[in-house]
Order: sequence, then C-alpha cells, then structure tokens
Amino acid sequence: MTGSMAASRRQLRWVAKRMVAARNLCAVPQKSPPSSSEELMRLEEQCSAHNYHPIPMVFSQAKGTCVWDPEGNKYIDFLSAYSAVNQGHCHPKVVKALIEQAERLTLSSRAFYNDKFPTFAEHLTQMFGYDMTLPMNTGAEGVETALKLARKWGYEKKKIPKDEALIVSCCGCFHGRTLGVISMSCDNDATRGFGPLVPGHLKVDFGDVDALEQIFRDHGERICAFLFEPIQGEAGVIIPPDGYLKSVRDLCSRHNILMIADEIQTGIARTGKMLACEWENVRPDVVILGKALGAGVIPVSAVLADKEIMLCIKPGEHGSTFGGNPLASAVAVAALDVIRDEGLTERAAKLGQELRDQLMKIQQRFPHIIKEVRGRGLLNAVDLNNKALSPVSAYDLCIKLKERGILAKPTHDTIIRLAPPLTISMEELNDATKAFGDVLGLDLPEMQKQKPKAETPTSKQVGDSSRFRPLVCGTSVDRSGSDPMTSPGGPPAEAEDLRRWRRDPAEAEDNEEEEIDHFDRLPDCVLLLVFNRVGDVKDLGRCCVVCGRFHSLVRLVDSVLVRVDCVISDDPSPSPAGVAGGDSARGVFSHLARVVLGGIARPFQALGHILAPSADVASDRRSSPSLLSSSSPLSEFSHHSPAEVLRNFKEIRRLRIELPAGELGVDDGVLLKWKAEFGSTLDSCLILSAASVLSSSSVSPKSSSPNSNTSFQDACGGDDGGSIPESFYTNGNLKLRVFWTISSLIAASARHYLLQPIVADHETLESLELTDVDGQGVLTMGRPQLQEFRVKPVSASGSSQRTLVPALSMRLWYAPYLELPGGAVLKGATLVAVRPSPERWREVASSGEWGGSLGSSDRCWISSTFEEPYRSAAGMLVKGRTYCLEMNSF
Ligand code: PXG
Repeated sequence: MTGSMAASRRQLRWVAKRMVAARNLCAVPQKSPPSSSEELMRLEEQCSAHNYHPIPMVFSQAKGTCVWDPEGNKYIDFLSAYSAVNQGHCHPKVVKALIEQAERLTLSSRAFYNDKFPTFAEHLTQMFGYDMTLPMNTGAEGVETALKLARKWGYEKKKIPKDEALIVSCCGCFHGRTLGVISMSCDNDATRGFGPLVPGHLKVDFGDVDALEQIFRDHGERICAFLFEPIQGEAGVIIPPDGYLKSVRDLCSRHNILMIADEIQTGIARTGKMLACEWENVRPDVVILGKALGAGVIPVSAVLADKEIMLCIKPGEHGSTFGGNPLASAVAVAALDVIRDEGLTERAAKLGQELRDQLMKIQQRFPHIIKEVRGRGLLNAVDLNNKALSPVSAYDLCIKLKERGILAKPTHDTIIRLAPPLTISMEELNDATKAFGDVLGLDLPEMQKQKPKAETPTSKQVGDSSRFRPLVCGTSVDRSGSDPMTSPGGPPAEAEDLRRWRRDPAEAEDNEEEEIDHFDRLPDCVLLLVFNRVGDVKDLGRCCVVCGRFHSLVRLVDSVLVRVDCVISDDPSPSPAGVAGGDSARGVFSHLARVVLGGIARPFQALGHILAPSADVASDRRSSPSLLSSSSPLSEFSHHSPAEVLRNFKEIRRLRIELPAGELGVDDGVLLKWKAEFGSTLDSCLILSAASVLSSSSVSPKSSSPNSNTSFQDACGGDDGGSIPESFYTNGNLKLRVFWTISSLIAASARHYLLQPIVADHETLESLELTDVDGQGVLTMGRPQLQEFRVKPVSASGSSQRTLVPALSMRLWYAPYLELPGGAVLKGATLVAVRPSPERWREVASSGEWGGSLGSSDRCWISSTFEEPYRSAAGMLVKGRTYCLEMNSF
C-alpha cells in the first residue's frame, strides 16, 4: 500500500471514531469509570502506548510504605517508584506544602521571578555544598542539562576545539530516555529504532579504573566529562570496587575533566548517605538530582555545580517552562526537610544493614538459589542463580512476592531489587524478608514442578560460540540476561550459551585449569593485532563477549569487514520511461532501504547485556513487518544495521562492507561490473558489460591469449576499429547498454546514500569499500572523499533513498567480440566511463563530440580499475573508437 493510501485510511478511521464518540456523547449516558484492577489494566492496554510491561498490580492509594489496590488489598512497597518516594508515599508534610502552594501560585515560568524558587535554590545548594543549581523537572532532563553544561564548559574553559567535545559514560549505565541520553546507552532495547544517535560519546566499563585512565590518556584533550552512577541501579545495583570513586575523582582532576555524578536514584539518603559519593568522601564537580527531590509528589530535578562551571550557561541557552516552578520548589523544600528532620539518611543506613543481614540469613538457607545479596543503605539487590531457579524467573518470584503482599521489581533475568521507602519500620522489614523466604522455600518448588524446563540449546543455536573456552572475565560483575519486563520469553539459547563462556566461579573451582587465562599474559597491543586480523565484525562480536578486556580492545580495531546478510528494499520505483530491461532487472530500481546484519546476539553490548535475540526479532517485526520474512534464516537471530554495529568501534581506519549479492538482476551469462568513486557525490564510475561471456572451452581460439598490448582488431577479431554497427541501434542493444548504465549508477548512488551515518560516526575512517559477494559493483571512498562527504551534505534524489547522480559526461566503447586472457570471449562487450559533466574529462578530447582520444590519466584509470581478466578487456576496449554521451542529473 502506498503511503498516501495508508494516510487516507487512517484519516477515515479517525473520522469514524470521532463520529462514534460524538454519538456516544449525545445519545448514551456516560458509563461510570472502570474501577476494578482488571478493567483498569485492560483500559490502559487499549488506550496507552505499550512502552512498559508492568507487574499486574494497580496502585489505587498509598500512605508511607503501604499501597492499596482498587480491591482494597494492602502491600508493602519495596520499589519506591525507583527511589522516588524515599520519604514514603504522600508524606503529610510534603502534601501540605503542595496544597498550600497550589492554592497560592503554581507557575510563573522563568520569564519572571517567583517567591519560592530562590528559597529552594538556597536550600539545595547549602544542603549539598555547591554554589549554584539549575532546576529542571524529570531526571532525564537533569542529565541532558549536565551534558550540555559539560560541553559548554569544555569549549569555554577547557578550550576543546569546536564540536569536538567527548563525554565518557559507563557500560550498563541508565540515565533516562531522551535521545541525547540514550545515545550513551549500551542497551539495545533503549536505542534500537531511534537512530541516528547523538555523537560524541565514549564508553568504558563501570568500575574499571585502568580502562578509564586509558581512555583519558588517549582522548583526554577532547573529553569534557565523565558521567556515571555511583551505584548502577538499573544494571542491578552494581557497586563499584572500593576506591573507585576516589580514583575517578583523581583521574578527572588530573585530566581536567568534569566528574559528573548521576545521583538521581542513589541521592537524597537512599544509600545511607545524602549522596552515594560520600561513601568515599568524594565531591563531584557536577551532581544531578531528581526522583526523591520531589518526594514522589511532583517531578523535580536539579543540577548542582560551582559558579565557574554553572555560569558557562548564559541566559537563553538552556531552560524549561516548568523548571523551578513555585509548586515544585515548595514541594522540594518540604521533601528535603523531611529527609533531614526524620533522620532518614541514618535510618536508611541502619535498616539497610538489617535488611541485608536478614537476606543473608535466607541465603544461608538457600545457598544454591541466592548467589549474592548486595547493596548500600536501602538500595539492595538479591542476585539469584539462574540455573537453580530455572525454569522460574525473577519476574515469576516477584509475582509470588506480590501475592504475599510485597511489591518488588526484577531487573534482568536474575536480580530482584529491594528498595523500600526510607520510612519503613522494622516490623514491615521483617514481614518482607519472611515473605521472601516463603517464596523461595514454599512457592518456588511448586512453580518449578509446574513450569516445563526450557530446552537445552542445540548446536545450531549455539553457533560458533563453542569454539571458545571459558575465560576469566575482566570485570567481576555478572550482569547478564535480559529484563523480563521488556523481553518476555526467557533467555535465548545463544545468549545463554554466551553467558556460559564466562567463568562461573562455582564451576571454575571444580576445574583449576580454567582458572588460568593465557590471554592475560599477552599485552594489549598483541591482542589488538590479533583482533585486527580477525576483522570480520561478527567474529569480533563473539570475541567481545568473552571478557571485559577483549570487549574494550575489540572496540579499538582499525580494520573491519562487515558481511551483510540481508538487504531490504523499499517499494520499488518504476523503471524510467523508455528503458527496457525485462523482469530480470526489476530489482535494479528498488532502493537499498536498509542493510541488515543478522546473527549478532548483541555482542557489542557491555559484557552482561546479551539480550534475547528472539525477543529482538519479534519486536522489530512488530515495528517493521517487511523487515524479515518468516522463512528467513535470520529470524532466529537478532539483527542490526552495519551502522549500529559499527558504532561500537571507535577507531576504524579501513572499512569493507560486503553485500550478499549484487543488486542488478542480470540474465545468466550476462556480464555487468561497475566500480564507482564517490565523495559527497559521484566522482567517477566505470561500467563493463557484455551480452554474454563464452568460456574458453566453448570458443574456437582466434588468437593466442591477448594482453593489453594486443591490437584491438586482433582481440575483437575484426577491423572496424571499434565502430558500432548500425544494427546495434536498432536491435535493442544500445537501449540495453543505457539501461545497464543507469542501473549501475542507481545501485551505486543507493549504496552511497546508505553510508552517510557510518561516515558521520567514524571520523577516523581513511578508506571505505562497499562491495558485494558477486563482485558486481564496488563503491570506494578514499580519505579526501570521506572528508568531503562529512562536510558537504548529500543531495538525495527526490524522495528516494539514494544520492542524486549529477549531470554526467560519458564515454562508451564497444566490441562485438572480445577475447580475454585465458581464452574466454565477451560478446557485445561495452565499456562506459562516467564523470560529472562540469569536471568533464581531465584531458578533454580535442576532436569534437564523437571519437575524441583519451588523456593518459584517464587511460590509466580505465585500464587499472578492474581485476584480470576484465582489466585487459577494458584496456583493449579503450583502444577502439570512443563515443561521447551526456546525461542529465537524476
Ligand atoms: N538517572 C538515573 C540513575 C535513573 O535511575 C534517570 C536518570 C531518569 O529519570 P527520569 O525521571 O527521567 O525517569 C533514572 C530513572 C523507567 C525507569 O521506568 C527509570 C529509572 C529506573 C527504572 C525505570 O523509565 N530511573
């Protein structure tokens, strides 16, 4: 269906809906709003975007740590809206501040002053010890603000060259959902389908000081900031090694890089300190707060920094209508007062320790199920042993916990986060841990009996991964697995297997051999040499998941080969009028809409982020039904565009991309080869074609193998000097040559168009080749062309997905019969050399429109473009008579 038909259908559907709605309003008495949990969930499913997969429990009322559903069932909240309700739900002092302020003044906008924001700003800056604050609303906006502030500071104070600032963030991080923020994410669910992402980001493993030092050493001059969570919440409450925050502080100071702490989840007393950075007595240059700053009552976020940083942002350069509004300001002041007045920081520290003690006792009862209990203050996680749990997931356990009155949320396959409001009582805490013990002791065995075991992976599903021995990981944390909230269906076989490559400490004890990692003895430069030899992007991806060190090194390879599995074209455009070609060439004019790399189980993600490929494909199919046919062998795998996968490499200098086939469907026996050079538009193209190729065995030898010195007459077995016979114009031969020429140029320009994001992302690129396994077409770009491509925007051809082909000046040579080295013969051999018209030929022929002679540089270009035996063919053809043609831009 065309786009306009789909749009008209949508329009009609909308009108029909509006008519039904209007009739309902007039004629039918309004029905009462849905009130049961079931009705409410159904209504939300119908009318709201499906961007979440919540636990089936409806909040209807809440007070302190307790929540009630519409049916009146009571629960203890162990998530606290991801730490937004540290003060407890609907805290009376905060609600009072809200109501009083709501009756006086809610919004001034920052076009004027209001009488609440200054007090809030003073309160906040004094409490956290910074000169100034910049208020926003949501956490993600706070992070965006900090990123902008860091870049501004980088240009103004650090004197980073214009548009070159880099920000380093951590693998496994979570900082929110805006486009700028997801550009730092390693999570494919967060980024897939939202490209192009914002450039200027580098990644480093969380907790790895050496890696951070390396990246600062390599790129420090251009790095303006290091953004991190002091404890990674979404990744599964990952606590960095002791001393990490101090080392980060040290490194940032030494390299003049801003240390930016995202304390949106960890701040405001959650971890038993006002800021989690206080655990190592570290003062970041910039702190981002959110969530509990509004006590779960209203969104409030803020960035804190000292004057010399904050004043880099000038009036008009950043802001928000609601940031610093009087309602939010009044609420935030009350929210901070509650934390201080009720001693919630100390309470979080004390009760957090108590919670972990109790959970560890449960761990002693179920040591095979609970791998680790970890946390700081009341931000805690129980890490479960996937194998012992199987086939039950952490999500299933959370459902059981809910049935026992405890609301908790899993993260990834195996981690349950436990983070109640800081006002929780000892009694409630005891209730929760008892429920947790009962779920493991009573419910889990029942569930395991009822749920069928997942099938073990077949060798096909496992793929090449079995080539690898398990190796010691470079990082100590296992964050593997998908989040069942976003990727239902359990872990895929391949991801499961990849995880097994990594050393399971329990298994390693059984086998001392596996403790030794011989790769550890090799220096980085040697490993990098090996990875450069590996080259193939999928193999590199497999290397990537072996350990943290491989992961960081693979990103630094400079020669990469991408073998594309599948090309997806949009609606084919009609053939240009008057150009014949038949069915075999129908695909020619369809545009290369997307190229897809299958079989990648997200290997370039942070180590622990191997997610479900099956879920991947499912979700991609939903959004783009034409992407893969159900019979496609790729449907078993996750798939990505080369641009997405290549984004994981930071230093590519040489890149070769191989399409699965040439896009021009020519009949059997027909020869069609082209090679094009592009900058931001077509620089040159050489097209060699023949109506048929006769193999040496089927031809009676006319002469001994010719070489480029063989005379044209000898090679083509005639004495007409390469003149085109009259019949060529009348029997469709000329038409066919024009068709092949246009087709080749369209294929080349469609390929070129696809390269834009790749070239933009990879400033280090020096040579690029886009070819196909049939050897039909080759597109090349060298360093100056790549540079031109980056600075000069590409003109698209109409609305199609290809680069505009400029007006062209062409030369054509023809031989009805051409014998190649080795004895094969080209029948109806044609060579077309193309350059943009304004440039014309380097040494313009002197003898008029038809039949001008070639200059030496053009002759050299033409006779060196193809490999043998086609090189000789081109060399011989240009010795014949030259025909000149002009073509308009298309
Ligand atoms: N930074 C951190 C450390 C966070 O945990 C944000 C920034 C973004 O905050 P906002 O207010 O823009 O959501 C977070 C948020 C979700 C979700 O449902 C969000 C978070 C955790 C889990 C789920 O989007 N944290």
